[in-house]
Amino acid sequence: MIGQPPPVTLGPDPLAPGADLMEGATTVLGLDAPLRNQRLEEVGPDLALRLFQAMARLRAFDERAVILQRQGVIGTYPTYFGEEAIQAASVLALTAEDWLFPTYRQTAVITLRGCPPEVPLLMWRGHPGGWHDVATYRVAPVCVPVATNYPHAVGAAWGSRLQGQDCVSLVYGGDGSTSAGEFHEACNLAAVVAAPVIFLITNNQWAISTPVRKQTRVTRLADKAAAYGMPGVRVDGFDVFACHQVIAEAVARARNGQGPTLVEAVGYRLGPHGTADEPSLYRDQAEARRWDAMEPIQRAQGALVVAGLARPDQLAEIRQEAVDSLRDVAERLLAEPLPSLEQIADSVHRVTPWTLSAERLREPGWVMGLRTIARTTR
Ligand SMILES: Cc1ncc(C[n+]2csc(CCOP(=O)(O)OP(=O)(O)O)c2C)c(N)n1
Ligand SMILES: [Mg+2]
Repeated sequence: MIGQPPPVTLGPDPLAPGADLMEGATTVLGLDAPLRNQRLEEVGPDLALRLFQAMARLRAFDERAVILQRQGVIGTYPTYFGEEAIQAASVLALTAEDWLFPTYRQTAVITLRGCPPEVPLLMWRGHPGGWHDVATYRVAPVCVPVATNYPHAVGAAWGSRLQGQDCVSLVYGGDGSTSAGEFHEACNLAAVVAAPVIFLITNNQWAISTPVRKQTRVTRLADKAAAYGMPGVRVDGFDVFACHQVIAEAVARARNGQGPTLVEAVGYRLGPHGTADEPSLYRDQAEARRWDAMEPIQRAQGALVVAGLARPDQLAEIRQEAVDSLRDVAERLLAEPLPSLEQIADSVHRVTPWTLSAERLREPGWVMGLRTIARTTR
């Protein structure tokens, strides 16, 4: 006999007072940073400073992009303030041969692969100059449709293995994207074929205005991995050293033929969803401010100094260099000639659709209608 179904309730609230948001997450810095931590010293000054520099460059880009949006130089822009640790660690845990599959929130990771910052900024300007060369940087085109980049990454990873190439794919996604069908399909296929892919989920607790507890009954997103038969690990997403360690382990597994890993980088979206969003309309901003102390650059900075891996002036210089490198970026963007309407359309389609050709020829609507009938009844 089938019993009564359980009443529908929301999953536990990871943000409730007393709840442990970071439960089971790997951390190097500890949650009461700055800590003198043996494992941080093991990271060594070289990698530690490279991670710090990468975060500083990402932060400078993000802050500049918000200014450019306010000045009307670029259109809407999704800031990633507070997610620099995850992004910097992911790029540095890979080699230049490995593939990245970004969403709208990781458009600057390509600059850590040597791409000039104007390129992603031109993309946000809606300018065809923003389409980067995918093969050069091994960074796939940015996917704005949520979760659509997961199957791309799995296909690329599986394909590279079939071709005997030694490269892995890393795909980014948010907490909300783990409720989409593509996520399920991609995880399942990746595990079945042991594709060398890392699913790097940034759990910033929000999908625009939807909190995680209204999105899924699973409080720890890493637990979803078990359903596909792959390892799922949680990491403190505000801790660049922990993120690097955990992602590097996942990369090593993928390279050794041990298949995919789901990494859940736990954090909190410190800023708005994007420049067009006003979070005070749907969330308690006092809650958000409770996470400010975890902001990854300040946190790493304090810990590096305490651990004796860097001097404060050295870190200040790294940050200043990052800011200075973007100082004249607005002029460079504005110097790009505005594209014609044709160029904009042609950068979208490889083969121009007939409807667009008709529009360009300014054909009357009835001619277009006849063409449609002829095409569909052929
Ligand atoms: C297929 C699809 N549906 C809806 C949207 C609108 N949308 C843009 S971002 C977003 C929330 C995504 O949240 P999450 O996956 O947590 O990523 P985050 O924005 O927090 O990085 C939604 C619903 C979209 N871009 N694509
Ligand atoms: Mg999110």
